[in-house]
Amino acid sequence: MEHTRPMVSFLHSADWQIGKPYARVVDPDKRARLRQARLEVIERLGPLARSSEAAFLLVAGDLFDSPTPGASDVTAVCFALGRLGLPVLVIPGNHDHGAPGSLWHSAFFQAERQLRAPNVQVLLEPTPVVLEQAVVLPCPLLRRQHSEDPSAWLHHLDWNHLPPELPRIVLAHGSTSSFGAIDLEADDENPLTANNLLRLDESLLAAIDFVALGDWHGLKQVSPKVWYAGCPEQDRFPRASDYRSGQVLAVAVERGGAASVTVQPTGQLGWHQLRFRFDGDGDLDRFEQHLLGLLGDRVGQELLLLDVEGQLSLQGQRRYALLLERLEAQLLRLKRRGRIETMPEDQELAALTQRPGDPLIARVAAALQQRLSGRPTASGPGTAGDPAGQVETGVSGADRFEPEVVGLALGELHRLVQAGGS
Ligand SMILES: [Mn+2]
Repeated sequence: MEHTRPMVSFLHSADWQIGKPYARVVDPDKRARLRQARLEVIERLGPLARSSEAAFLLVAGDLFDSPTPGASDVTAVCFALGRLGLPVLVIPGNHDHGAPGSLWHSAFFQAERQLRAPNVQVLLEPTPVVLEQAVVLPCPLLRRQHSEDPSAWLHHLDWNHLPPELPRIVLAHGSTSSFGAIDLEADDENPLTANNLLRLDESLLAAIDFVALGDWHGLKQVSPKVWYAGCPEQDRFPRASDYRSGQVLAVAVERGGAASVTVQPTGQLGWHQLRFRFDGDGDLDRFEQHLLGLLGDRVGQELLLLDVEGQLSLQGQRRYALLLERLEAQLLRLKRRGRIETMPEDQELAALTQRPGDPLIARVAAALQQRLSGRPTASGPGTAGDPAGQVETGVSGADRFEPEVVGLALGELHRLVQAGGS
């Protein structure tokens, strides 16, 4: 017997983490910009919902960064959601779990939701929600960590009591047995936590049409009908080359049919990673070209994890330092790893050490260079009256001199001598 089953389209998103502090970003204006970008992306979901004819929007947990977000964040979210003009169904995740005392139960949230976002429904109970076009099966997190499977109730559900023609959509937050989202998710702001492990076995998957997951901040298709949407605005440096964040999913499903998923980009911020090796000053031009290709001329929208190694001359280090200063100003965040060794060129050293008229500078420069090249200085003859030797004892031993500091000192000396015109 032929059935015409209704098809429903909807948007799937998750992990907005509104209020995320970005504590590692030092500049308060840049921190505020990063937080604001996460609010602004909500506005861009409206046109997407209309163009994909979405009947509703699902937010699969961690809409807020904490179970007790600030009042202005709550109001801003309700305002933005209210303007979307379609029903929004939300479950709490581990960050914004639905325990008593969390925002979801607060009079403030309830008043703001009622006034500004009556289209928003927060699903705090694991029970089917029958909409006109679909059945949503929510697996809300009511504590930060669930030791039992938040989707366990689905294993006891009597499917015969659900409308037979409506697609069934599970809305959940956590790891699946085939994909440990939280393990991959840990970073300096989000240490490892125990899994909220969802057991989505074949018999369960056979009874449902789509699983809209949150918790993994990248895009991830676990199986044809099990997806992580990822964040609509990327919030961390990618750890793998195939990491994709900054999108929502436009999904179309019917009962018993295959889900059709379209990835819709929504992010504005660029999170980049660049590894670069300097084999000498000649690589600085190449480095600038790389940066231009990566960042373009955009200001205040990009973040960069820069991982460097290799060596530069004194002059090269100065040019590199200026580049870093400009990058810091251009970027929302410059996170640096690695170190570039100072390798003075022969004529740079000569200009510093061969100075009959400047014996002090010459001797300090010679001592610094000896340290930089790793040669011992304390035991050599004629060091007793060495001014650099006195500097050394004033600190606490030659081995305490970091090569980086020695390189900086030599670079500074070079800069002073050059500025003096000699
Ligand atoms: Mn989470």
